[in-house]
Amino acid sequence: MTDSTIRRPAEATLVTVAPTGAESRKAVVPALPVTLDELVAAASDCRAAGAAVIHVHVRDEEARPTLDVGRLADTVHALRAATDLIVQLSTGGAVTDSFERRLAVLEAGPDACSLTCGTVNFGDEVFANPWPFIRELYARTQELGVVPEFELFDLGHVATLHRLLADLGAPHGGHVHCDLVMGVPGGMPGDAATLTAAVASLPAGATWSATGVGRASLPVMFAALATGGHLRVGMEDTIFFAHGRPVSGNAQLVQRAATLAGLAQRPVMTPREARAMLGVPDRH
Ligand code: KMH
Ligand code: ZN
Repeated sequence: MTDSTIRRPAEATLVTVAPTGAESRKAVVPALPVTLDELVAAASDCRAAGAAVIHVHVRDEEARPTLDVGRLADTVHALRAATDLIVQLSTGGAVTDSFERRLAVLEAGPDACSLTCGTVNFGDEVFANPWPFIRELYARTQELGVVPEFELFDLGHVATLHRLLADLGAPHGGHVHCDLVMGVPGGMPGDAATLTAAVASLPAGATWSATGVGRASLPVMFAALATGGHLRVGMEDTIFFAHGRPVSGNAQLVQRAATLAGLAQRPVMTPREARAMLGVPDRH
């Protein structure tokens, strides 16, 4: 296939990589990319392995999660200079981040952002996303021309997504794309029955990816491929490749997803195809 050929979404698989997250500590997970150089290297490796979107959390000099806008903007520039990946910044941040700082993420000028559609227990913590914040964040994506990906940690989040679209209309780019985040302790479980129920209630015409956290990674990936969905993988969600075997790097997870997508006869999408599907303008 040449890059000038755009396949229909159902014929190809979008692979998003979430390389870092806000939860794992570098001291415990040495392969986690936390510096800008490590992140750019991981991004390039993951692009080569089949990723089309990168979901980005950044860390400060001490490898702690940060939403510093200057750091985020530098990261967006560096990733664009090194790769043609769609750059999606996290507006979820860490559970300790304020709504104000999470809103300010959009000022860093990404192609896309995550937008979580409800509050969820998050292990021993709470990931807070009350309706007024969701509404304000969504309205800001529309004003600034950032394409949101709707993160759904629970079935109730799907109801809020419907409410959001009914209230404020279509997202920038005109297309609704969701990510089912499954297996978070406190959120929906990562199994095929729950995935099927969630997919059945999505808005008409929406596309979706699925992410299984921890040991839900493989069941969710198989269920998503069997159901016409797309995949998100990465060390934000998965730090063990198999029982007792730590992930060596993000590209290892992208490579496995690309192999499974190929076996399912839905090979990975290029970033250009992903832009066409998601309504993200081409920069190249
Ligand atoms: N770190 C979690 C509390 C997102 O990136 O939008 C939230 C999260 C979701 O990772
Ligand atoms: Zn995230």
